[in-house]
Amino acid sequence: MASKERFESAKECYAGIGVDVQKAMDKLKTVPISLHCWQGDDVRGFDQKSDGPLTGGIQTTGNYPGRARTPEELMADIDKVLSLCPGAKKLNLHASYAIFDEENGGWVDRDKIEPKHFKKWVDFCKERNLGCDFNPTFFSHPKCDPLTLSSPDEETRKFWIEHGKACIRISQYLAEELGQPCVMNIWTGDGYKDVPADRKGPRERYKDSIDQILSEEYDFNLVKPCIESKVFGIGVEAYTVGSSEFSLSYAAMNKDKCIPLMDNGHYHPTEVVSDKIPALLTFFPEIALHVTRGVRWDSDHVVLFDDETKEICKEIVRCGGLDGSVNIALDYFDASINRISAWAVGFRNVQKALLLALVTPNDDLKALQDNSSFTELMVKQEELKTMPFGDIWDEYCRQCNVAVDGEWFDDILAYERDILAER
Ligand code: RNT
Ligand code: ZN
Repeated sequence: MASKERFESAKECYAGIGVDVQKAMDKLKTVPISLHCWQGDDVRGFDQKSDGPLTGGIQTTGNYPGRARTPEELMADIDKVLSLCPGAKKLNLHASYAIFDEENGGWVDRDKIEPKHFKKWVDFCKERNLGCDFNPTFFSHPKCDPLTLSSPDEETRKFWIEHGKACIRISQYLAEELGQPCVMNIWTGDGYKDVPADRKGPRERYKDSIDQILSEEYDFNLVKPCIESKVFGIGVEAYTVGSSEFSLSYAAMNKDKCIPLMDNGHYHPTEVVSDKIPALLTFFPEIALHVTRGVRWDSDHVVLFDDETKEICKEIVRCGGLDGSVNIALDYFDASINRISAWAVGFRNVQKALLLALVTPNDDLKALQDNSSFTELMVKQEELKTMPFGDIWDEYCRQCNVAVDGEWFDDILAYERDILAER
């Protein structure tokens, strides 16, 4: 059967359970997902002279050929990914991706970065009609002692506070230039490998540091500072300063200044972010997410079309998160496979899971729950799993002018042969 006919038949199936698939696709086309620049170069960035180690408790593994080494290479790779992914996108930058050149005065340290160091990224986004999110980079730098915003060394802490303030100014610039809000995420890998002697001191200093960063002037409608929590990282197994309770409490006590961010790799393995989304939205008008895949730990594997990704997307949709209350960003980095493919697979899977959630008869299911019709609810939920969703997804890709499943991998191979292999 031709693809168009398959779609028409699938559309009828969904109409039979009260779902308007065109409405679902049109909705999804309007919701930007933030594409993380750091999948392209294994989170290295451009601001450190030597190829220093990735620190802060995060890790990329693998040395697949073709890593982007320059802004030009990274931009070309991002373009390739954008061409393979349906739906609306935003770019997500880290401060370490500042572009220094003769025109803007050359290299400066992180406490001195300015909007001009991101001008090329602004041009890149403008040409592609993208908004841009931003992240201060509190890792992979000689001034991590190993702590940053929670350091007991006042000079170190000051350096990182200045970095955070500079990032607020850059975020305001990005939002103003691009006419879309900029989500600015504060995450530090601050913590200790072994049993600490003082758990409260670092948290008090971290709190004070964030207070100081957020005292920098910004328009909260344009700049959305986030506080990302974490459970532990490699090398910081015993204690994380920015734990869940710390970060969530900070956001709750400062709702007029920032929002909480949950990364689904940052919890104990049996905890699920899908369940935390409605919990937080009961109290916060807006939250942010890092969608990733942890395997046994915060390993940042490529996002799959797996149960928890589907469940996260269901909760986003059911809670009205696509109307602006949930800021969705990706956060994974795999250096063991073709990086462009990794990037695109994860992005496409989040789109796929959101579309699946949008073609679910959520109101009917909710009514069954509210009527205590749990037997029927189970039957309906199970039967939904074998609906002809693949035909809707293919049509969505066609409407977005990107390749359907089964037709984009050759493009990856060609890019690898012609571009990546030459690096
Ligand atoms: C690390 C956090 C953080 C980083 C990025 C690069 O565990 O998830 O969000 O992955 O800032
Ligand atoms: Zn994250």
